[in-house]
Amino acid sequence: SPFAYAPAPESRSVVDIAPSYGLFIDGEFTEAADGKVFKSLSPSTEEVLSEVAQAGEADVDRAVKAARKAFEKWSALPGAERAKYLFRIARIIQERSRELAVLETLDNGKPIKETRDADLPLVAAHFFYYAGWADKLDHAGYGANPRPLGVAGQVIPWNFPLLMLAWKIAPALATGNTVVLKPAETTPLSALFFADICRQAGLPKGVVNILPGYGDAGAALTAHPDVNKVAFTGSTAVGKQIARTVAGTDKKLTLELGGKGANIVFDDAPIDQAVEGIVTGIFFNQGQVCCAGSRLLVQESIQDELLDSLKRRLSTLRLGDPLDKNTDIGAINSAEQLARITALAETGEAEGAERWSAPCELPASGYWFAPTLFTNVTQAHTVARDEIFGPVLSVLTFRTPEEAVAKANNTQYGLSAGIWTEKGSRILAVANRLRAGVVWANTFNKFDPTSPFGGYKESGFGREGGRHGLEAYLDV
Ligand code: TXE
Repeated sequence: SPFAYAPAPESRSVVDIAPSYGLFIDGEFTEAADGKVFKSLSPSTEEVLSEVAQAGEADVDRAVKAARKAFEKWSALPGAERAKYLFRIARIIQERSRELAVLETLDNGKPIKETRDADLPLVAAHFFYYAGWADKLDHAGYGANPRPLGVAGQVIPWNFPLLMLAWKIAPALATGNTVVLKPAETTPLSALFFADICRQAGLPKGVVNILPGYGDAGAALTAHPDVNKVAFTGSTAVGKQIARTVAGTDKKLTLELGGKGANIVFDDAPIDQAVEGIVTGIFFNQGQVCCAGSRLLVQESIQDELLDSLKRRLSTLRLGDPLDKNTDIGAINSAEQLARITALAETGEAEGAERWSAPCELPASGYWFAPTLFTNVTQAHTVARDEIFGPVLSVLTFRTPEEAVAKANNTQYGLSAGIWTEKGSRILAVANRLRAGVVWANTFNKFDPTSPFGGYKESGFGREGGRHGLEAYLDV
């Protein structure tokens, strides 16, 4: 097209990544007790971004002690004082959002369009929102005398590194708890930049501690006897393991685990709008989203028309350099995740589902997977049951609303669902029967810090976001 142009990629130079980083304990960056380090890669190029200290059991203990000590003073501050720090953090995040968006895109592989327009604004919004709660918890504002729990041990995944950190840290600090947080091993960098923001904001030492590392550090943190509250987002398998660890202790626990969300499209839905919602539902962040709409349930009479439009739309998605502002589909976060997605897609084919992939060229280095659809899918197929956590959509059909509800609920998970119809009465009737923590109507993957988020069944328990998100960090 004569109007086509190629704007310069978002500049890497806005972020200054140091060749090495320490753990953040008691307000200082420090080496791991055993001197171990690991590398953080850029999944779109496989380039090493930085070398990061790797926390072990001794570091977990040191960080928990620092958080315990800080708790005495932090929890005794008036809410209005804690709010000041949280507002300050929120404003610094806004000021540094371009830098953080580029950093997150480099470390995670997701398109800059998403980190710039979704992740970072939501991160700041969460800190602003919970800053606003801090002084409402004092005296009669909240009801009966809410008390913080103590030290929160938080373990987060790699799909929204900074946003998951915000979901965990903002309500914990607002309510007067202190934190030890372990970011995922493939995406430690934005959490370390956040540690720097805590220093910039003058947050008292030990209130936030950041421990980059692997699952063993996460296990040590969740098992530590002086941790009062455990919050985990990640795989269902690890979530169950943590639940076993915590069982028989006095720790409080919230788990936010996997999903297999149904996106239900009725025959009266505006097709173009539904297609955009389906694309957002499963291809946002390359489908590495716990609440992704990974199962499309389409009413049989419009299946052909909808799938034709969907394939046309998928053929226009631009896959490639995540720093390019035009990129729609970035890299898969790690070689391990790519292998998982590839294996599940192969199982789909082997079991007889029909595979279609968008025609696009995959870059020679880095971890990539083309947007993919499976049709002729039955409820017994693995691709209809297992969380793929990649850009893979399984298409099933239904004839009646009853059948749609039954199929949507036929999963071990219960995190999200979407409904597309012009009929308001149908939205309410269907939504009320879906066993999912979040139900979107005529939209998908919309988030807001005022809304509680969380799952039913094996998607976990407890809520994050909104007033309900405070309850996970309070004794009343
Ligand atoms: O998850 P893990 P992985 C799902 C998704 C994905 C699969 C595997 O289906 O394909 O999980 O991803 C830490 N004790 N989700 O292997 O291992 C780990 O270091 C304490 C859905 O990356 O659960 C990391 O910080 N912590 C999900 C975090 O747990 C442990 C997001 C998540 O890693 C630990 C991610 C242990 N024993 C994956 N072992 C969602 N709900 O959004 C590992 N960790």
